Amino acid sequence: LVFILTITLVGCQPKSTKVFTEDDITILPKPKELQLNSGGFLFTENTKLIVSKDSQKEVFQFIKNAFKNVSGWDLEFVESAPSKNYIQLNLDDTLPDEAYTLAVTSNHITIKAKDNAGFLYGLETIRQLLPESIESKSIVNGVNWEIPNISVNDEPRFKWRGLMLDLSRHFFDKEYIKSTIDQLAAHKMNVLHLHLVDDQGWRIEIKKYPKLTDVGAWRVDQEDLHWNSRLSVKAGEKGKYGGFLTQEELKEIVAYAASKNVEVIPEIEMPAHVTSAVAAYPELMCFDNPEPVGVPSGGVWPITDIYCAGKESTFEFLENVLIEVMEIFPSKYIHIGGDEATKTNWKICPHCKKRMKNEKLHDVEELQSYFIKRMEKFINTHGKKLVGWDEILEGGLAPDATVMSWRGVKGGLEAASQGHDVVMTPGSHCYFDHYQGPQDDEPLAIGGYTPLSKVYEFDPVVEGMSEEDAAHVLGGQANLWSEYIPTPEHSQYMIYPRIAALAETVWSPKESRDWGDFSNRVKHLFKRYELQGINYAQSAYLISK
Ligand code: TNX
Repeated sequence: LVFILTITLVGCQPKSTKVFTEDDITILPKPKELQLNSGGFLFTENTKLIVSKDSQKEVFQFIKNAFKNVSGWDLEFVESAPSKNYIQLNLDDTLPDEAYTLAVTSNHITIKAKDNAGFLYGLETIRQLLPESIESKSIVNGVNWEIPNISVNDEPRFKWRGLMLDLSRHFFDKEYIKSTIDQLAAHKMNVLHLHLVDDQGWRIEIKKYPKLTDVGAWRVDQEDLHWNSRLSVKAGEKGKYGGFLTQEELKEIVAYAASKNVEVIPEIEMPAHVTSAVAAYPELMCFDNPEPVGVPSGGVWPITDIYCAGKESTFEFLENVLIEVMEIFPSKYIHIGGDEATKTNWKICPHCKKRMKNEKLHDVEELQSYFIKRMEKFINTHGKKLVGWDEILEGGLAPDATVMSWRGVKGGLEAASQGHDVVMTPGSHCYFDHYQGPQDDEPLAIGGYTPLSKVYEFDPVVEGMSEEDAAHVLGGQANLWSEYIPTPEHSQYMIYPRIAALAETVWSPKESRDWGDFSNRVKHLFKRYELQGINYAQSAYLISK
């Protein structure tokens, strides 16, 4: 009888076949707390996904798709749990934002969270517990889809975990951006900052000002792309290079990102880095009849073709642009750039001089501060917050502005001490346009040296910061400027695996930081990247310090 019972039990219960050890747990970013138990949960064709509301179907979708790809199974959504073999998502209001707990037992899996973000991250963790072939795009036979019994209690250290993509210096399309959003979610990152405007291209459709994209989205001359001398760029329409995203495409990106807990933050540069805009509408520059300019192919330095801070029409233009921008992007933040303005023209332009006199401004720094404060007021009346590069500190910070500290951390420290929120993005650790290995082995880059190990040393809270100031640090962000990055493949090469190091610095508790342990786990990610067709950078020097 015992024999028959055993046979029956074994026959109906999915059987655990593998003994898991700590080495099998390669979750990245590292969870806050984790306990490995004996046994495992085996996914089968009959594993049910329990959904109590429709939005949970969306959360489950990527894992459902993954199983469809690798095994052909179409895991079923059901409303109430069967006796075994299911994943359930339980609401728990006591957990912090984006946090989750995951309990895997041989019988079933429970994820608890307060929001869909937490459920999503719990499922992303399950994805990393599954054999790496789960990332395959086609059927794989003979794999035991089993994960270890485990309890995880996880939450992010920072609420801003970002990546910036520069769409201006080279254009990247909707599909590439969506695939990057998938990866951000897989790394538990939650902000995608889109740099939509710069000298070399205006990349967002603005209905009121069609020339911004008719003229501003296309480089004048394909031939003198000196930034790309070693790289081939696909030329667009006759001799031109460029492109832009329509409002429809941007809305699709925003909605897709939201389903992955990624907030898309638009950056509309001002008052400098706008040659593309003033090429389309020269009257936005200083003087009454400014010299026309073209959209440059390469770098322009110093940047003197900037918006006039004296003319009222400049502000009218920018407000109209921002109205359309805010309709597309529901984000809490609007980034207005603010960096690297050479204000030569402002010093001699009669409109700027008049403004300075009327507003009692002592110098052009104060004029820039006037400019930014005025934009902040406008953004605030629309219920949004302004964020800008650390140059917005010069001449006095706008009252409620958030500062992105890029010239090291000093701007961030100063802003925090003035009671402003800060996102740390110091060039030394967070610039993914820098080299990541010896220059001779790497594709041409802008300069700098930011290998994987350097990124891993990043900490958004600087040593010695007071607790009060540290509380103003929202988090950190990697910036991928694209002067030397013309293709999606090259962009991926610069992002992966450095984004994995950054993810751990902004997600995991500081105490758990361990380079040796990280380098072991990141190697497991490489295989996953490969299966997903990601052109990541892998070299011995990346993983040995
Ligand atoms: C500085 S970072 C810039 C960008 C360049 C980048 C190159 C910042 C706010 N401005 O315009 O692309 O350096 O690393």
